[in-house]
Amino acid sequence: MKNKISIIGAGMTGSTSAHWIAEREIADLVLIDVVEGMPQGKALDLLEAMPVIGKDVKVVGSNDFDATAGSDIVVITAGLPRKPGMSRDDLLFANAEIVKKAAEESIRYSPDAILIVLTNPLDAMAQLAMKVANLPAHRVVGQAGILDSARMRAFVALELGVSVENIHCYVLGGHGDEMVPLTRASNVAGIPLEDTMPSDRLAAIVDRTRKGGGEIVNLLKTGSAYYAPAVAIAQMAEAILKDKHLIVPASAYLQGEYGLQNIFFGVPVQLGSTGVEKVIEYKLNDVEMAALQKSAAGVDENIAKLNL
Ligand code: TXD
Repeated sequence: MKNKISIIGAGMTGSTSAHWIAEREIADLVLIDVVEGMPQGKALDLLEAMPVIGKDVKVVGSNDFDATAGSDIVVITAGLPRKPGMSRDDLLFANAEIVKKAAEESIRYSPDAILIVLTNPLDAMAQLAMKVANLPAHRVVGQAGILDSARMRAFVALELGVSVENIHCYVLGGHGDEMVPLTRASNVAGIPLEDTMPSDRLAAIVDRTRKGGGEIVNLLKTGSAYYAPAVAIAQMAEAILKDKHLIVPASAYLQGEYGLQNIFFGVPVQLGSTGVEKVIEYKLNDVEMAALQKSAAGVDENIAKLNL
């Protein structure tokens, strides 16, 4: 039987996620949005693209959650994106209302689904979704780390003139400007990243990675990044549906790992058919640990504001 993925919020990230997922032919798709006609129109357009790429994927759009019934995965992208000058945290209360409804309704129609959350501020929204849907921690995961790490990989590839395939970078922490690019664990074809370029160049890449989302928001003027966030969603969905046991950085609920409790936070996780199979713990040095704690403090503030 075909798998089913529903995407709540058929805006830029939602519809682009559908596009990347359809290309992988891993599931039939449902797009949900509050705007009348929009998810239906985008779904039909994407359905009509399938013959050209030779993929048998059904795509349906709706304004009602009943269309999502029986989904294996629900992706939550519904919410407002940032405008220039806004931080992700500025979206907290408006998006909390939207994510709350999306998570509750999604689980009502798909009680066995795994939730992948994208809406910002990401870590707090993932935690809210877990709480309101009353799910065990392994069934909720937030997307941020694949994107942040991909940004760093892209910048290193540009700097060194090496294939992106050779570049492995790991960005941990909350999805905010205090995220922690782990240069010590990153490498280029096995060579430690720190040995591949002068330290000032590496520092510039770390800084650009941290501000990568804002760089795009400032260029676009309306809306935020969508190609890279959406392809990260597709990678996570594929890892879950194919039970790949794939290790990726993502936001997961921590219960003591990295010295953190009761917080969704960006760490390496292993994704398989049950969702988050495992949180992987790096041996961090004191400087890295301190940077993670600083990042966690920002996430904690949002969690406290929402009484989670
Ligand atoms: O890496 C990450 N985690 C992120 C997160 C990367 C990129 C974008 N990130 C965040 O995702 C961004 O800050 C926003 O909070 C969300 C969605 O971003 P997107 O760029 O897709 O925003 P759009 O294009 O405005 O789409 C949001 C859609 C829009 O069509 C609304 O009509 C819809 O959400 N919306 C709803 N759909 C269903 N149900 C409800 N209640 C609803 N409210 C709004």
